[in-house]
Amino acid sequence: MSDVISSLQLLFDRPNESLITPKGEKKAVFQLTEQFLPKEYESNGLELNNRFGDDASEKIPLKNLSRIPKFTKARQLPVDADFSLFLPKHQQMADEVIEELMAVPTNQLQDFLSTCAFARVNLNPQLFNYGFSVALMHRPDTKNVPIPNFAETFPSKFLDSQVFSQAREAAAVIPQDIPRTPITIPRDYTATDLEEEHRLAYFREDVGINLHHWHWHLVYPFSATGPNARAIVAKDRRGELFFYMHQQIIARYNGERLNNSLKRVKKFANWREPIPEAYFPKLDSLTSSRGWPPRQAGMSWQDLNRAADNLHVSISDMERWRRNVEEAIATGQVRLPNGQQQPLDIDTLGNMMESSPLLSPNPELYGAIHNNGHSFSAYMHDPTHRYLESFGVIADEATTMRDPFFYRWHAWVDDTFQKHKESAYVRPYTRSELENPGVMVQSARIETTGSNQANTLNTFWMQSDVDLSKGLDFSNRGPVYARFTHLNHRPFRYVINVNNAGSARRATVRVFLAPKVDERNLPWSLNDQRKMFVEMDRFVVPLNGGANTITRQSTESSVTIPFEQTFRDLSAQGNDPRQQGLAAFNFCGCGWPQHMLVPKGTEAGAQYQLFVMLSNYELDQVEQPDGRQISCKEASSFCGLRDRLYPDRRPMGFPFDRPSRSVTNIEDFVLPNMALVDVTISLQNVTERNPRNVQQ
Ligand code: CUO
Repeated sequence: MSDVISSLQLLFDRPNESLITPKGEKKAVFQLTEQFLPKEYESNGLELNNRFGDDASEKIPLKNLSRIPKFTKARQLPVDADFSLFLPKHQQMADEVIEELMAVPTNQLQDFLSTCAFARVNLNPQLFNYGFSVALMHRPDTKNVPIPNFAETFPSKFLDSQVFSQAREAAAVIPQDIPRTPITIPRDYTATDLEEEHRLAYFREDVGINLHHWHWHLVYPFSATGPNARAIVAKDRRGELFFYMHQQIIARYNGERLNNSLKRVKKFANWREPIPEAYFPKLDSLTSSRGWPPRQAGMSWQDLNRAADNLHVSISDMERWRRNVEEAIATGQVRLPNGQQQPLDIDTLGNMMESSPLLSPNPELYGAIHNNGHSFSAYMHDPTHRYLESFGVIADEATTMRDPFFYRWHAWVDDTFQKHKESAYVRPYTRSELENPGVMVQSARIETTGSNQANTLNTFWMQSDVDLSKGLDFSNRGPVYARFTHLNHRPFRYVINVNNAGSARRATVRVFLAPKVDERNLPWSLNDQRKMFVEMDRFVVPLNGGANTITRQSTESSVTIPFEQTFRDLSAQGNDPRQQGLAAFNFCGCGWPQHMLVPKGTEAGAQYQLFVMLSNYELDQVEQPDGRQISCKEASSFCGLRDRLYPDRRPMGFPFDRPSRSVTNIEDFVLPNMALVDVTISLQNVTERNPRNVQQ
């Protein structure tokens, strides 16, 4: 069994290389038969495979398939094309792959391995990687197979294209036993300070942030077919989580903009207006051997007529769907295909906006506004395929957050969700929902390691290494590191003193952070500031009667995944006792990167407000269907829990997900079970090496 598991993992290795060649550091060779030969190797594939097999330390037998998947749709994607889930045609291909891989009977792992090998040989590598990952995560017999770090298998989606020729040279010239010097990626490689949007490059182009976004969409597919479709798509509150996770991205991004003297992002509301934001990604696709198309300033959405993608959608279609969604929000009712109506809620709205063909209550009427918005934005340079150009970075979940326009589009999407939250059909919280009788927060503070100033957070720059070798096709083996610079912060902890006038009980601690003033340096109205609050942590604590002191480390945050999970090659952790937990990357890899938990702040010190609330656990508690323990530290705030219900009964974003009609500023919002504390975020403008880098 464990052999099959490690063989499955090898199917991720060197995704653009044929399966004929050895895989993994130990150079294992899959023993191909004629059934498994790719077309271009039909004449000599077996001979080549045998020759590699002669030197192999390990040979992996494959079973001839009695039922050969046809992959009628999936085979239509050329092996050297880029793949986008936002394109319905590509999504249908992925559905087909997932359905085939899920159809192999459970616990027939050798059959599953052979079917996956067949799929890998015959399909586009990016399509295979996605379908294979989703199938691994959702099959009961493979759900703990670690999915390797996507930045290591497809590094070209995350790093400056210049790094790859240098990496190939290093791999060719320097033997494996001599350490290869890490290749440093400059901090500013996509633009200069002449472009003010470039001030946010450290956020948009962060490897961990982009990995999180890719992983979130891997965990929450919006489409699937076949008998397992609902199990894959209809996860607990997934439409609401689509809203909330992206809302938090916009809140975090807006906060970063203020730290960089830019105003909040302008939502893209007039879809016929030119777009001033340009983006030149400087990424190459190792699949297509082409650069990702850039976007000039001043371009506009165009009707899309791309026969090759089977994509025919007009701006008028988008406007019609939008009117229908706006009508649903205004009336609080969704119209169903059978003419009946049902009340609109945030979960339904998320699924109909994204949209999920399986979960949208009426795909015909409400369309697929969000997904198509990505496609419109990605094809402005070639809306009719006249130039045979592929899509821009905004249509790939692993690269979309690099583009400044992503945030303008999602600001519009979020604004639409907020219109629902501000409508007459979502009632404001009552005092009894907000308070926690008998629980009084007496003080809350932040203590930062190495600082004796309370309520100060310190950020700084760090250089970390990522190993490119798993994705560096057709090169000699051995690690080749790219060294890039990212934001980080000094570890800190919250210390909260609470008095409980009642008997022992539990409470949910909710921690949020927002800038104290707006772009004009004026205090916020609560209805604006509520959209700026970023969730920092959420956890349940036991309270004794009387005085309690709660301490919680920044590294324990329910929003984030540990640094190691973002960056380290999980297969390299050997006998690390945490391996068990960390290896469950499939779900646990989803989460905001720990190094981006704290906003950058400013060198002079940016003023923030920390909001802490101990909510009434009676109203928070979720009864899980079974008492199974969580196998790893899961970032449940943004990613939920695998096979379980979302662990908080309140609406996501509570208590800031909706406006208050009675109070206008955050100071007046605070009840005895809450605290509001002024915090300063100071950027220490130094760059330090990550002590975990293999080479210093
Ligand atoms: Cu995550 Cu638009 O959904 O990017």
